[in-house]
Amino acid sequence: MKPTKKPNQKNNRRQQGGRSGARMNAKAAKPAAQKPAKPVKAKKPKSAPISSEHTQIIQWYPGHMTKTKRRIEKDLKLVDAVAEIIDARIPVSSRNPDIARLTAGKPRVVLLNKCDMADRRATDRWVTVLSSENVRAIPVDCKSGRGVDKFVPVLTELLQPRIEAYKAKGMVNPSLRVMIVGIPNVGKSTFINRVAKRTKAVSADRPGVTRGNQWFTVGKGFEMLDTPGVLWPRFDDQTVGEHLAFTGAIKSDVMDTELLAIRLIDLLKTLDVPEFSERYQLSAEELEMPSFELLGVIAKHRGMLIAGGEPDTERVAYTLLDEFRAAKLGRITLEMP
Ligand SMILES: Nc1nc2c(ncn2[C@@H]2O[C@H](COP(=O)(O)OP(=O)(O)OP(=O)(O)O)[C@@H](O)[C@H]2O)c(=O)[nH]1
Ligand SMILES: [Mg+2]
Repeated sequence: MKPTKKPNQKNNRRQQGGRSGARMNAKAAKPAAQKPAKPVKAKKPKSAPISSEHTQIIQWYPGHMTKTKRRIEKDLKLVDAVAEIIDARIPVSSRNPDIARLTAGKPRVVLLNKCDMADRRATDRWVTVLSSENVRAIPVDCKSGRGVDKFVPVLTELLQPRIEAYKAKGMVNPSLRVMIVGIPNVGKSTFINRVAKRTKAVSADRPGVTRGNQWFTVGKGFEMLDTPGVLWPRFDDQTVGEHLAFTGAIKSDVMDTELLAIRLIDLLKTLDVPEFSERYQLSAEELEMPSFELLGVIAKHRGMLIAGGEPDTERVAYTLLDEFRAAKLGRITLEMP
C-alpha cells in the first residue's frame, strides 16, 4: 500500500485546529492493504507554534500486518489455546477486538504484561473485568518474572476437557500447543523466554522484532508459537493510535515527536500524576499553561536549550516520551475499566 501523501499536510493540520488527538488516516488504515507501507511522518507546522490542537496522522496499519493476521487465523487450527498478551497500561488499545471471533471458542488466557509499569489498583480491576468462563486474565511482569508461574496451572485447568479427550483417544502425555498473540513490543517473546526459563526467542525494546511464526518447546508437554506483533484497525477511537505510540508499540519515526509529547502532557495533566510535576519541577501555575508552552518550560528546567537560549522542544519531547516509556514518571495506567 502506498502511503497517503498529503501535499499540503501543514496547512491541512492548521485547518483541523480544534480537533485534538492523533487522527487515524482512514485510507492508510484500510485492512485490505497488501504491500508493506512506508510510514508517513507527520510534520509540525514551522510558522506557527505547535499545540494540542494540532492533529497528526499516524499510519499504524501497514500491509504486512494484514498478512500476519491471515496467518494467525490459519495457524489457529494447530493450537489448543491462545494466550493474548496485552499492555497493562493500555488494556483497551492493546487488545485485539476480533480475538473472540478469531479464536472461535478456544480456551484463552489474557496476560496483562508490563504490570510493573501500570497502576496496581487499575490492574486488579482489569483482571476482574477481563475474566470470564472461557477466558482468564493474569497480571504478569515479564521483566522480573512476577506472575508468570500462574500461567501453566491456569492453562492446564482451562484445557482439562481437551486433555481428557486426548487421553480418551489413547494419547499419553499429549503436547499442548499455545499460540501467543499481541501487539508489537508488548513482550510476547520475553514471556515465552520466562515460561521456558531460558532465552529462546529474540526480544528487544522496539516493535517488529519477531518477523515470522516460530515454535518453542517450553517445558514438559507445552509448545508455544511466537508470532509477530499485530496492530488491529480501530476506526472508532482516535486515541488508540496515540496510546500505542506513547507506550512504544508504534515506531516513533512515523510521528511527530513534539506533537506526541504535547498530547502526552495533555493526558498526564488530566490523570493528575504527581510524579510528572515533581520530576520536572513544575509549579501549580506552570501546570495551568497550555501543553505546548509547558514542553518549553520542561526543556528550560532541564537545561535543554538551543542557540539564543530558546528551549529545545524536540530534544525534550524525546526525553519525556523515553521517561514515560521507562516508567520514570511512576506506574501509570492510561485506560481505566
Ligand atoms: N518493564 C517491562 N518490560 C518488559 C516486560 N515484558 C517485556 N518487556 C520489554 O519489552 C520489550 C519488548 O519485548 P519483546 O518480548 O521483544 O516484545 P514482542 O511482543 O515479542 O515484540 P515484537 O516481536 O516486536 O512484536 C523488551 O525490551 C522487553 O525487555 C515487562 O513485563 N515489564
Ligand atoms: Mg517478539
